[in-house]
Amino acid sequence: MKKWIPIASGLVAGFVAATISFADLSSSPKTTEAANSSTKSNAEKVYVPFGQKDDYYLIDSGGHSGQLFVYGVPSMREIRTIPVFSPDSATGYGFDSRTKKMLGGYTWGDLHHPALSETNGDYDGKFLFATDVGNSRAAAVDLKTWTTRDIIKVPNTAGPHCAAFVTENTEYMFLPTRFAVPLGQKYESLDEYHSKYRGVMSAVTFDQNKEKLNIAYQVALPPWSYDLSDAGKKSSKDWAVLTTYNTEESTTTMEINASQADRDYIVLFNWKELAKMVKEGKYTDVNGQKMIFPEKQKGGIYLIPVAKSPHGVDVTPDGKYFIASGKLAPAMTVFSFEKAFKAVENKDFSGERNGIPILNYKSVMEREVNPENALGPLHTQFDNKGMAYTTMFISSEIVKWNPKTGETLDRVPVQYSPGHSVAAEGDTVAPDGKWLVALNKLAKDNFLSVGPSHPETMQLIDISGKMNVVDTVPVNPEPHYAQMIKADKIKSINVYPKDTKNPDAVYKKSDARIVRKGNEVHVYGIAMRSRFIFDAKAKRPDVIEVNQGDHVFIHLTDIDFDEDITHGFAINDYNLNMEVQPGETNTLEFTADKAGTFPLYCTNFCSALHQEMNGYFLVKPKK
Ligand code: RUQ
Ligand code: CUA
Repeated sequence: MKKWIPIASGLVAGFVAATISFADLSSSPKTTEAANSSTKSNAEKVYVPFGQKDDYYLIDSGGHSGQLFVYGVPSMREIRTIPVFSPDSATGYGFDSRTKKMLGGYTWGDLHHPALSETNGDYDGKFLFATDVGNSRAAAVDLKTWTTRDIIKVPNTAGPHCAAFVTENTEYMFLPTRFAVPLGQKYESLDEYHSKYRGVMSAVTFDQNKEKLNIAYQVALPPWSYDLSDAGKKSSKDWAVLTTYNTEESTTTMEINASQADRDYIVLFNWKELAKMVKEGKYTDVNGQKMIFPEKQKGGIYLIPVAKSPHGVDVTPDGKYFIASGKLAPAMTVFSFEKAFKAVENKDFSGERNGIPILNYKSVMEREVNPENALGPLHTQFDNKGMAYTTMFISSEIVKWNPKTGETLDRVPVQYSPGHSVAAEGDTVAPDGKWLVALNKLAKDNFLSVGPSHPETMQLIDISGKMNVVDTVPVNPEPHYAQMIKADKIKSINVYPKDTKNPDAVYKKSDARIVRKGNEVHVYGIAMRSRFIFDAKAKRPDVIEVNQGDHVFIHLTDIDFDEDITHGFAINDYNLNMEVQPGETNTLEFTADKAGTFPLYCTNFCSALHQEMNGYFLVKPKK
């Protein structure tokens, strides 16, 4: 294949102004593993016959769509969108009372790195977490129902890009931020940047029974940008690492000013020690949050110099090393946790910044790896043999290499400009090997043109032998990162179980009723194939009549306890819409401010008589 990759100067401005041909690169890789001897064609590898299911779920970040996209691997069929940070017309997400309250009035989000819950460093298939860089929120998704169960707004912070990652038993997820702001985001002149601004990291816990996120404590890190992160594993399980950039503390034209210093830092911290500090009261209350200030409360946090403006940092599955990728310095740096622990113990410091000790680079660094002509390393994933796969944004390829020797083993071009890649069971202590998916930022000429802007792409790569791209699919914005988990680890439910304790639920047709309390109207209704019953005793059970100005609650239960028989509920011209999945009860709350006659109907095609599933919402005008 001869594909010329133009390097868009705006992407890494002025840094590399050249073009690279993969025809030139094809002679350079040294492959130690035998080429894949399989005779299966690529099409056969991704073909999952009708009636059979995929081996893996791929849960992909929807970036500034605010949502998550669910795919099957190896077929790369898109199965579902899970609304998280943005309202969703298709499911009524953000319209019904529970999800509307959860969204808190925000109508968009920027979902970056999804993280699956873990038990003993292995994906347990229970929950998935994600953060919103746009409006500083974090969310938890239940994988039994594939719905977002909780969202918290994270105070004192702006843009938790450097997240989410969870510790080995999901004790915490940490949310460091991309943007530094004054604590509480109050106004401060940018001339006071060094003293008044901070990059705050939040330690968030999740109560799995109550399905509630909670901020345990925060750390007021220096006013730098925190980019990516990973939790330690096994012997390093109490620790975590973050990358930083703009340690220059520039406040304008970052493209140039944040790339001045030769080195930025990895932040290495011991979360058990930080939790202990909080327990001992070593924190300051900041807007109701327990805030650790590292310059006052010493210990638990260290800096490690790293090649300038690093992007990703990834912990090896054995928990022994962490690998930083320098997006501007074309090298991956392998650091040893063991050496770092020794340097901490021996106070082997080369100085400090903002009161945080800097570990001696030479004492902690294991090796610098610089594959020939590989440019723009961003993120690293691993296979079942501990081999590393690093995405090269600028040279548009995936490079396979051995973290223990630094040797380049294989490389494959991707189309184009990969950000992250995701390996099967990739963040666990035991990745699967077999599949890697490149999450590419640009499609360019891959598909039929849809105008000047194109979708992003995902490419499925067989990594069981010599790397082989077997499929390319378009994907909606923006595949920042994804998680790939064995399908049989997730136990989805087929119908919601009856919740007899829910006062809003109605399971018997004869119990459907409309109750008025002053100007509050509560409808306890039923949706079933193929009608609504709002008031069992009324002349027209499928009609709701209220007075203009009434505050209306429509509680609706889907009593079809039958997989996939979901009903919708929409009121024409009231801009209202929700869904009830099989067995589910949901509530729509609104004020009937518009007088008139408004048809209501089911939005989900639920039976042959779905078109008959409608009624009227009558609003009597005020006298
Ligand atoms: S970052 S392309 Cu938003 Cu994950 Cu590296
Ligand atoms: Cu219920 Cu259509």
